[in-house]
Amino acid sequence: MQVKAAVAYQAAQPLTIETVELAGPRTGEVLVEIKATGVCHTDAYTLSGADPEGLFPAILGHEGAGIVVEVGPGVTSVRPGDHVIPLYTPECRQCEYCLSRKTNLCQAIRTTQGRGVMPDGTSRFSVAGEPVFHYMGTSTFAHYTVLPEIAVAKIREDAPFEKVCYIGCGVTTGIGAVINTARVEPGANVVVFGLGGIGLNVVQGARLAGADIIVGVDINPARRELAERFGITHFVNPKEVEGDLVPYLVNLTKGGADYSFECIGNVDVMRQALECCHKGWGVSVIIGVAGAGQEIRTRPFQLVTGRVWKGSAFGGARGRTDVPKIVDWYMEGKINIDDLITHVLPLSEINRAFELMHAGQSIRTVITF
Ligand code: NAD
Ligand code: DAO
Ligand code: ZN
Repeated sequence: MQVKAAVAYQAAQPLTIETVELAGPRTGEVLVEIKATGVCHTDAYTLSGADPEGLFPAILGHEGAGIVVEVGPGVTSVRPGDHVIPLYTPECRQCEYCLSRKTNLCQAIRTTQGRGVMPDGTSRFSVAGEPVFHYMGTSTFAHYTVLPEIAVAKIREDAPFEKVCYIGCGVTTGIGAVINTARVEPGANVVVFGLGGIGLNVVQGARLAGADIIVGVDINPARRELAERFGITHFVNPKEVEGDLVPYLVNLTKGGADYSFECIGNVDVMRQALECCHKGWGVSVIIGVAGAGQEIRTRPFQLVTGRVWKGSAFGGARGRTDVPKIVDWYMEGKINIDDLITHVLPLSEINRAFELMHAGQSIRTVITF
């Protein structure tokens, strides 16, 4: 079928809006009509050329929501008409990783997903007979996309696509890092570095978990007001701190953070996030994705004296199990998504979404089809 899509032909170039060819779902696959998709920093990272796994030409996008239109042979868990959120971290419930219960990093389709193709090694997208790569197994910057059955979470039908698409990445990543990865407890002191589309969800996760002090750190002063609405008790602009930021934060948190979260992708900030943690027990969670080849550093004595460095992908969430629950939380008013969606644009204006992000003017832009 012919579908409208935004194609990334080259790194650091605007996306091209055009009609591409999409082949139907094969065994174990589903065809989904994408109704809405968020534009995340990670799409920009891949488009910039800094992503070592980045392939071109590709159809980017990993934060969508839509409706199943057709299923391939052998599909049993969803059927046409089901509302779904695509999962860049699938959940097969059968691989060694899924069965371990120790990680959400299902490996069932990892190799082919990283190569930009479906599990049978081929792409469903093409332009003029030439294949176009899938991205993160989701490619939500297309009006229709094909996904493995294990990479869709079935959600309730009354949830608005243009809001719950954000649960496909940012919301789940931020809230999940607090609940699943750090396991923040009531009364904890938390420091969140970067108050963008991920960090603000960490803030609302920390508030949900009952954190006491929630410090938000951002170089953009415009982030303060929204972050306060989402639950920060203190805002710190590193540019306005005299002297070293780490002792300043240790003092503010009365001895150090119980938990800190890096939501930027800056390796120097990752070090600050670890070192502002409380001696003996502070846990620092890296969420931000750093540029290819970059490395983190600290003095090993930071770890010897009890600080713990962790990472979190998709908030440690098992998508098919956890995403429908997070949709319920939104529908029950437990979490706020609406105030984070600062812009809604048609697919034809998707390049504007990247401009708004780079200018620090948007938290999330949602593209509707
Ligand atoms: P964003 O651009 O919306 O937010 C980043 C924020 O960091 C901005 O508010 C910016 O002003 C602030 N910032 C930049 N440099 C800073 C500094 N030196 N000190 C303090 N604040 C600074 O980005 P986002 O969408 O929130 O994504 C954040 C990171 O999370 C990205 O690296 C993204 O790739 C990554 N990410 C990770 C996962 C995961 O599963 N681990 C999922 C999605 C996104
Ligand atoms: O190696 O098993 C694996 C999965 C790696 C992908 C993890 C994705 C999380 C970080 C990228 C940000 C996604 C928006
Ligand atoms: Zn698995």
